[in-house]
Amino acid sequence: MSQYTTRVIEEMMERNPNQPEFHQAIKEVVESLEPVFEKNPEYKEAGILERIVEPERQIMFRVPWVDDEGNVQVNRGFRVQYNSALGPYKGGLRFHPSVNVGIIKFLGFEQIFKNALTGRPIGGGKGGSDFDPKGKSDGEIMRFCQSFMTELYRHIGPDLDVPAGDIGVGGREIGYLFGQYKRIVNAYEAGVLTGKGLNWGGSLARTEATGYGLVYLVEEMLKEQGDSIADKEVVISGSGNVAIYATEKVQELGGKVVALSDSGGYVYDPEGIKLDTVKEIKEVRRGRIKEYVEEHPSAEFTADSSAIWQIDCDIALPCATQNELNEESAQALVDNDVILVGEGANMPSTPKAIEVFKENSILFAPAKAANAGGVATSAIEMTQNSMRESWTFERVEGTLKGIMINIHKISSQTAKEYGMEGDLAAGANIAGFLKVADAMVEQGVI
Ligand code: NDP
Ligand code: 2IT
Repeated sequence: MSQYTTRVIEEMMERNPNQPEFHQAIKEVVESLEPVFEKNPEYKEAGILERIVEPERQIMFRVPWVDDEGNVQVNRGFRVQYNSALGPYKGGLRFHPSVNVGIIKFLGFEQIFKNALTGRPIGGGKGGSDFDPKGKSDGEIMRFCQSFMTELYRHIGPDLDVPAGDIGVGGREIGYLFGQYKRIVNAYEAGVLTGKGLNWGGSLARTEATGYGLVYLVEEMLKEQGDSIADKEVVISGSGNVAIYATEKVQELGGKVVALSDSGGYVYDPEGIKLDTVKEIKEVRRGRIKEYVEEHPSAEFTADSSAIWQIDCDIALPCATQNELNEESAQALVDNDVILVGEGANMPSTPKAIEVFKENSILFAPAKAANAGGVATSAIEMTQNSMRESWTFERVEGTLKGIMINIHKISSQTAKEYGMEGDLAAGANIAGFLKVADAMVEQGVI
């Protein structure tokens, strides 16, 4: 590491104490940018790195609401508007008890480069709350969303900041959030949120986009090796939006998904996961993955979600949460001859796990490239909203596929150009950074 990048990282850590996930995300990106600063001294002169690690704006607010028993509850709301060099801030909202400002900043920082890779005009942001949707009634979810939006509305807009879903925020929550926004601003600004319902401004294929996009990118990497997903055994963590639609696309391409999980544990079905059952449990009943075994005696449940990586497989797709795959899990995958790891979640592999994959030449699709299909399709939803049009499923999916193929291409070309052939993580970081950095240079010191 050069003195320059070391100093920027040290200052960032000192200025943001007790935010380990944020530090991890910044270090991972900055370390891979070293050759960029050697080759392009103008970025250093323009203070790009010092500026890019500091969010443009951070908003924190109180979210009071009344539960079904009549008790007043108070949660904390966040929106970090990280970088607007390429377009309005864009990124999801996460509702999970683990949410704090450091988590939202790590996600917002990653979002800047991911969004740049999509080639669409979107800046980076992220938000959410430490609200726990688990076990809450529909009425409680609605009142919480309304209260959250009653504060957030003043900070967002179709040309300013466009939130969407993430963990704990899906179609239902986006509906309640949009309803409240519309009521307060007294205008139908469809482009203020993405992931909307299909008959009121939502885009076909947005629900499927992150999982499908992940699998398109994985298929592209395998194609380069003269291989494909067909007949591969695949382990996928999580059983939410990303995991479900990654499973659907793997199955469509002839692969066999043998395990899915949630925070309570994993199910292993050697005959292949029956996705209809999972959709019924997760999307309709909002139940737990262990309920799967009640209907499929071929499957077994293990009450330890991190042990999912001990299962013998060809492809591993972590699609649950940050740091869910550690060094030991990475070693277990390698010992079982895994050939590819694709990150559907944001920062699911720890830095040590990534080292293990690198040392063993495992094909590795980093989150910023691999899960960019969701936000790319959100940008396509924004386009449709601006045009007051609704595209067909085939048109959206075709556009998404093209974007994923392009992300693979620019990430691998950039890695090669900077002397790190095959390192898609470095390639994606550098390619995303260059787009944002050039825009920041041209827009002056702001
Ligand atoms: P969902 O809320 O739909 O599903 C999340 C899944 O991950 C659930 O099965 C959940 O289990 C599990 N999970 C969450 N936290 C933990 C934890 N601490 N330990 C174990 N399991 C956990 O979210 P998404 O599918 O939308 O998001 C999954 C990941 O993908 C996240 O990292 C998100 O940032 C990322 N992502 C999402 C995109 C999108 O478009 N939705 C786009 C790009 C990335 P449980 O129900 O038990 O909590
Ligand atoms: O992490 C992500 O890219 C998302 N949660 C999707 C963001 C979006 O604006 O669609």
